[in-house]
Amino acid sequence: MVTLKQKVAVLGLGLENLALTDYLVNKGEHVTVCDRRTAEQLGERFQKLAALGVEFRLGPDYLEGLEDFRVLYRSPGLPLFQPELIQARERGVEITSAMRLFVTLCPCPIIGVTGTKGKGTTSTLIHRMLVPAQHRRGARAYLGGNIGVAPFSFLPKLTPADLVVLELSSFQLEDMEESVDIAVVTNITEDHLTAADPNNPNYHRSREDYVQAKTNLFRHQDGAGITILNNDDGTCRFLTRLVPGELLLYGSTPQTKGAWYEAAAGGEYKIYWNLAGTKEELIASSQIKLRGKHNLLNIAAAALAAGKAGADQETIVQAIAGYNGLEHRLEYVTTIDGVQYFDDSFATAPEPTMVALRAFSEPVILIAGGVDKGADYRPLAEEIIAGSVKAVVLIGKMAPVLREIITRLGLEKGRVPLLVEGGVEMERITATARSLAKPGDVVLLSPACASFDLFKNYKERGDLFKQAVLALSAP
Ligand code: UMA
Repeated sequence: MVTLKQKVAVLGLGLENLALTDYLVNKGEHVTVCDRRTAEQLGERFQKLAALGVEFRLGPDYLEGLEDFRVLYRSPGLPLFQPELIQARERGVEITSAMRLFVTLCPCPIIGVTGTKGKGTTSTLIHRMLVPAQHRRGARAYLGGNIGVAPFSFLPKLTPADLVVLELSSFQLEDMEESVDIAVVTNITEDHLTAADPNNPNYHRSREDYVQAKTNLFRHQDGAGITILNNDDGTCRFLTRLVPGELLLYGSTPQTKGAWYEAAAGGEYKIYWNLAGTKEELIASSQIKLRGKHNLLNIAAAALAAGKAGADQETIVQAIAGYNGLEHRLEYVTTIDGVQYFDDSFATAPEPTMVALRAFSEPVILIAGGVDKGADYRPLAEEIIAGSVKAVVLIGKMAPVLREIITRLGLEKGRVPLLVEGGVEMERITATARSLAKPGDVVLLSPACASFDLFKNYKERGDLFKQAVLALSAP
């Protein structure tokens, strides 16, 4: 007979906790799943785990009586400051997470990547650099975390010779007390400061909490740890003083120890690094398919991390040259009648849209709008007016707000781009953008807002855009 206090609970049966529950059940733990969803909503997951003897507390009262458990494994979407969790902690219940347990149990080095933007691209690139390098050594490289793969799904396969690359969100880091071996922070701007996402009610109550969460990636390292920070980012520069181990920097200017890009002849850029002590050219922008200077920075960060993890320069260069970018992140879709189409649906805040706009010198027809996540849209309006945007197709709840900000600022500066209502259907939105474009222009979906008013999520928004674009070229 198992007493309640021997039991553990997983809070939220998402990707992370589903893989964790399998692991815990195999270890002989008595697991209870607590989730706000019903058995019916959990579907197959419920059936599978119930057959294994897992118990459930589901529906609106799923967080009642948490003091019955010894340990709680919290999903990243569930706020740490939820009153029931605070109360359970006060009563002596340990609160941890699948990611924290993974970092403790992982038998091989971990390269962790976080940052407001660029963490997906950077961690994917590091992984692509390490796969062939590890293969030659008879070992493997794994990629998991916020990118959409629960690391418990590959934990049983890991050996000490392997390498794990983790993309980590602030919610996966906020209560971490152990850091990764090689840490990369791409940048820290504003995101997740309001509960804007109905599927992910978690948010940070202040910018300080958000920054603090990110620093957990490296703060608990010992002297053997390596931290790679973006020297172009003000917050990252501030964090350099907190780095306990070796510090490498990257940016748009030469670094004492690290990597950087420099302008070269013919509008090209070259990425350099000095990991071996002297300045060496890594790759030129003509060999790179990713657009934008921010991607040169992501590449520099990835090269440093992979280089430190043992990949050689040739393998790193090949991985960069062969990479087209992640879906929905400034992804090139196609060219129709001389107009290039890019899908940057992942831009759910103004900052990434500003970064995307800077990647183009061509005239841009920007599709923007949706639901506000508590951001300041004035800097985006400034970028739109100062840059090469010739028209904005406005969509969603933020359409009137954006129109107002852009118009007001544009009148001050003496240039108001064409502002057009896009409607609610992606086909119409795309057709409107096309009607405004001339050969040589770029149509860019980079909404600067969340998507929930018109679409399920950023993915559906991007997929529908790509479909609509490809349909434009259909006979
Ligand atoms: N749930 C509750 N109560 C809550 C919140 C959630 O019961 O208050 C339940 C839901 O009903 C659902 C489950 O918890 O059954 C969902 O869990 P989750 O979304 O918190 O976690 P996972 O499915 O394990 O996904 C998480 C990351 N999700 C979040 O951080 C919110 C995934 O990142 C990640 O891919 C996955 O782990 C693997 O590591 C997604 C994400 O949206 C892509 N990340 C945010 C972002 O990138 O902006 C941070």
